[in-house]
Amino acid sequence: MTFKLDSNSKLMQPEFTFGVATAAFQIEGANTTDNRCPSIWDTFCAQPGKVLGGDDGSVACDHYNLWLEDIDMIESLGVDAYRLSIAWPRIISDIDGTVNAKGLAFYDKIIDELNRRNIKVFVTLYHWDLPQYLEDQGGWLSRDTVSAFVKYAQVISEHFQDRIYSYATFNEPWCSAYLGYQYGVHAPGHTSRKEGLQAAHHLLLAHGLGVEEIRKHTTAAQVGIVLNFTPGYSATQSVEDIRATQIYNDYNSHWYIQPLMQGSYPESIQVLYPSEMPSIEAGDMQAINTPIDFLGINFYTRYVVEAPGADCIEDFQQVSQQHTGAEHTHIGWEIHAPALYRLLTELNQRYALPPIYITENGAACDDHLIDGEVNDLQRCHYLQQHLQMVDKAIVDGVDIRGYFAWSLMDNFEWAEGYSKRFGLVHVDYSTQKRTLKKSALNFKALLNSRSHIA
Ligand code: IFM
Repeated sequence: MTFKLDSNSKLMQPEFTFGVATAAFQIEGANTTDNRCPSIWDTFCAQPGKVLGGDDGSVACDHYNLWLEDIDMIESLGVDAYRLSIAWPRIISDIDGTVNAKGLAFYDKIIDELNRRNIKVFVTLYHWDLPQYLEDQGGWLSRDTVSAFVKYAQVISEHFQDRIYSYATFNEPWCSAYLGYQYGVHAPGHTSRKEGLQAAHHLLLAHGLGVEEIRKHTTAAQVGIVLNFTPGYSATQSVEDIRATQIYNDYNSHWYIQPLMQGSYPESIQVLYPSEMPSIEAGDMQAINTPIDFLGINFYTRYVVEAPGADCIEDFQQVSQQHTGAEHTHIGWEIHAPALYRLLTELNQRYALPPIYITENGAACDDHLIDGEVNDLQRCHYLQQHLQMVDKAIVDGVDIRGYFAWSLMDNFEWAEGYSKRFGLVHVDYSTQKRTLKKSALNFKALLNSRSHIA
């Protein structure tokens, strides 16, 4: 199969941006090279039982050394943009605030090379790799980390200015806050709902203050944030399931987007957990509500919610594959593309959204390299279906400016280690050989079929 989009589709127009995405910790490796200091993920990986197979980020895709070949590969796909993240531990390598010139130099090479090739640079400042020295002082539970982030944002934006086309302050604060501080499955591995909500508040505050800081040092660059959404669907039409689904969506989606767009947190959660509300200081909500130039949306799957029988959201259960009968990917996530369309149109109705970029979308599949080829049909179908939903949402009035496939290549999938492959490009971790999968070839063919591409 090949990807098919009508030539009149908005996605095929010159102003629509196609790209591929990665993140520093997941691909770079070289985690002690050129003065990089340890991050919370280095610490987490070193704790037995936290990451599948005891995997870590010490080598990953060796992108720190193979960056130029990787840019060749990115260019060969015909994309308009590349979304990467900068590793904070490479830039501010010491608690005393030392700026590491070698860290800046690494990203200078990459960003200059991408600009030279007319590939737009989308940067995320924080994709989960907090310097360990900050976690030792309280991490995202401490307001000092907010100030440290603003300082880091200042260093990056002063240095790169408009060489970066798009600055996202954070990638998926939901994951950093809830997976890291409430559910304990990501670094730093804490397990308290109160901490999860406090970490979320500090991440959002750091975002708002970070946006103001970046704007001081840039003129043309777009500044925004990337949120992840796994929209809740009610398992049945029972009053209990519907109410549980509303709470699930308020807790997981609106807790992040509502303060950004409207400067307030959802009331249902404040009523449900009064003793676990974060401490909020005067001016915080206004700062979080600072206007942004774009909102990045990451979408993979939906979540089917069954009421637990009591108002207790951590007891919510996901309806399993057997119950829904739907196809799931290798990581166990249901494939349900219409949920992307519904998410985009519902958010557009509820909020005055800035322009949207789909900053991540993709599938982890059970890929096999056979005779030099990876015939990843499930990923091809997944991408095709989701691209069509983006197209449909644009037709129905959502201002979507771009789409990034997650991910450029197979990489370190956090607590799943290297066992789950999200790449359009296959990585043989024993040789670091890259092989374009069928999905990459299809993506490339789609991009090259655009009429404005010579
Ligand atoms: O690999 C991650 C990425 O780092 C953040 N978004 C979800 C992806 C797949 O789990």
